[in-house]
Amino acid sequence: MHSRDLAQQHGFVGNTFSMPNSSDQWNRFQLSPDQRAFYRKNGYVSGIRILTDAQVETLREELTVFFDPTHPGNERWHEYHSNESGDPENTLFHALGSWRMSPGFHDILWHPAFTVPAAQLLEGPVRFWHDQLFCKPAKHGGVVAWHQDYSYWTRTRPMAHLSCWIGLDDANPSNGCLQYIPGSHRWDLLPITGLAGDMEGIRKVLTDSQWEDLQSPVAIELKKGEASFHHPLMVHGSRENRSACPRRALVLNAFRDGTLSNSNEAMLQGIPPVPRGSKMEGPFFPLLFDPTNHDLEIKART
Ligand SMILES: O=C(O)CCC(=O)C(=O)O
Repeated sequence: MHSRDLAQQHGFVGNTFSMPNSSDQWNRFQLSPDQRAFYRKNGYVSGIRILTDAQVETLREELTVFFDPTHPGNERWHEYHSNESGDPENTLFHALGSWRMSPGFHDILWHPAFTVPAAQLLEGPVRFWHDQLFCKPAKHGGVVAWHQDYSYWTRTRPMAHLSCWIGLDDANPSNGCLQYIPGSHRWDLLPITGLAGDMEGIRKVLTDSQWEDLQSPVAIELKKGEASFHHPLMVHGSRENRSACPRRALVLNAFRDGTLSNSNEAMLQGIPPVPRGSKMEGPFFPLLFDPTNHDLEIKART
């Protein structure tokens, strides 16, 4: 645990990750044209390798400290819920701000396995929005209710956002893996209907045909260290973990550089506001990657 706020440092502070040193190495992180076409059609692309087993181990070790709510540096969390559902039989650990506290969770923001695909899917330079830990313990892990991320993010505009869900355990239906409704990124923006507890809270804001689509989700099975990227309107959620294995995950949220504040309130708890209409930038919203500095093809082929 770092005594200083790592948000003051942009770029690697540890040695878990490293930058490529040739354009060939950069290019290896690119999504293929088929993967990008899949994202545009379905609203997500999954099975992207982000972490080695050793990097997963480093993050798991750093994560252990975070489960103690009294750990040093805990005042830097933007949000911290040991159990967001309030029901011990359906526990969902959910916290925002880990990048400010430990080197691995900080440095992964600049990791090209994340930033290069993010630049391709955003079709431009990648700026950090915020991180999230979503962890479900073995046997009594709770749900994440169906939702669209942008329902929570209208304080930033225009909508040019992207989420990257990174597994720290193998994830499958039995331990409550992420589930998507393919094509729901073309639905209108839905209101907030709750994140923990009631999986089907969204029912009251859906049309009958959307409700029917919700009955055919796709389970995103991933190996530890693999990721899935999704669109800000993608309807997603995950079910209980009744298995003998935990299901721990880190989510990195980003937007295209140039995104503006749409609120005079603090964007995240504990940091200064960005005045409405001003560009989202500054120490808490670093520019992570500018593809124009690299020979990467980022514009979509239609
Ligand atoms: O980890 C989960 O089950 C849900 C994650 C989520 O809501 C997200 O990636 O936006």
